[in-house]
Amino acid sequence: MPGYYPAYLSIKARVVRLAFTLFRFVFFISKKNNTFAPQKCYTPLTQPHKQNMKILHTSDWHLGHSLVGYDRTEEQQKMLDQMVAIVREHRPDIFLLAGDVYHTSQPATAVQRMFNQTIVRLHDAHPGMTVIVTAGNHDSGSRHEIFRTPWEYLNVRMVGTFDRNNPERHIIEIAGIGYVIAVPYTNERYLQEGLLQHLIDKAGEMNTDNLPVVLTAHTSVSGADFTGHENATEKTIGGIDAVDIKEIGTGYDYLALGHIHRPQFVHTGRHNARYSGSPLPVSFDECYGHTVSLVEIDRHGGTPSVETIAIDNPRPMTTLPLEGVASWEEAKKMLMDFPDDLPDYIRLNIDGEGVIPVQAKQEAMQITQNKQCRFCLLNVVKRKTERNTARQVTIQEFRQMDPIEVAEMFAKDTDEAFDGQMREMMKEVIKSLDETEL
Ligand SMILES: [Mn+2]
Repeated sequence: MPGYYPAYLSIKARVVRLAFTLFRFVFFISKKNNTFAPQKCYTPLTQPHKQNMKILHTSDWHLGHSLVGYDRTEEQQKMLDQMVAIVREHRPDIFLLAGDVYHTSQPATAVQRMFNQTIVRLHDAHPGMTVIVTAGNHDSGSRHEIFRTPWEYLNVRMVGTFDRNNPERHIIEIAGIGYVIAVPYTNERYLQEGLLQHLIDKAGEMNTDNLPVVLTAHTSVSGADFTGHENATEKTIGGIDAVDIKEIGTGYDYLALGHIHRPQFVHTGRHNARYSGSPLPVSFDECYGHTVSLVEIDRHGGTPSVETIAIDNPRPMTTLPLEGVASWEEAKKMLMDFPDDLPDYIRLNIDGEGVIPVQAKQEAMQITQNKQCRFCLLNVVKRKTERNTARQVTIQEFRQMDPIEVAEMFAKDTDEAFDGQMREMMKEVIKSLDETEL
């Protein structure tokens, strides 16, 4: 190549230079392939240390919930900001939201945007994390899955409906970390007996490395403390028939439950099944601490360790008096004395035996007009009557009941007389309805 080398370099110098370049090239290749690196020979004393599975377990966000007409977006946004901060600090492998993302099946677009932005922020806070969101009984299962595919690009799994044709789809494998069997809220008719056990067993077969196996479900478990849930009985809580924990099966290391808003362990004898509870109260009766659960599991068969992290609620729900009931006059005084700068939602528990003026609610509104608090309702507490001891039925039982029987139960519950004449009339009505249907 004429002119490539300066004319003043002798042939010897050129050869030396070429040799040097060649040497550098060989050295580079050898480093890359590590052929000249000393072979390390050692025998590990123990199995290579596997990372613990770390889960942030939460449920029942009820986004879009408003309290007697008061919009709660501000509190909900602050709660979501705390979720992002917790992920940034604790860096869990899995973020698990076990149902009831929204309060209604068709949430407002602004609410959906708030949720979507939060999921992206959670991902950005810790991109290596798998986010699993199942649908609860308040959510629309099918709407929940609309953007299932694009969400997967951000390592987010949206599980809305139970796939009866391919139940194994509910086993989510997180490489090197473990397995999560993600089951959304499902009408019991669709969940065959033993199906959950089948999925746990299937995950067990796949789990050749002894990694933790987690099951998540949105359901009522009998024996759980359902304080704060309306129309709850031992048999049915929030519209879902309670199941025995044994029916769910065995072989999971942690059962992450959603539906009941009070954080609690469910008795299994192993301290491994838990409701994370809702991060914010949804009703005044949920007067307990609201938290998220940070769960760590070291291996399959290990006992999970659980730490709770409190969620700070900028607008607490406060009932006056704090215990029992007050007369209207006493309650009015409590409302007047309530600090002007506290932003709480207020409910007044009034003794139903005393005199309550017709304009009581307007008066309460007037008292709080120049305060930061939000007056919500007068809760007139009546003495226990027959009504409170009315017969409890499950949804299953209700479906199978005779319409006359239902009417009779309703009459009893509302203190109406239900005599022979009434029964005959009901029969007539039911008969005519049956004929109309034909
Ligand atoms: Mn709920």
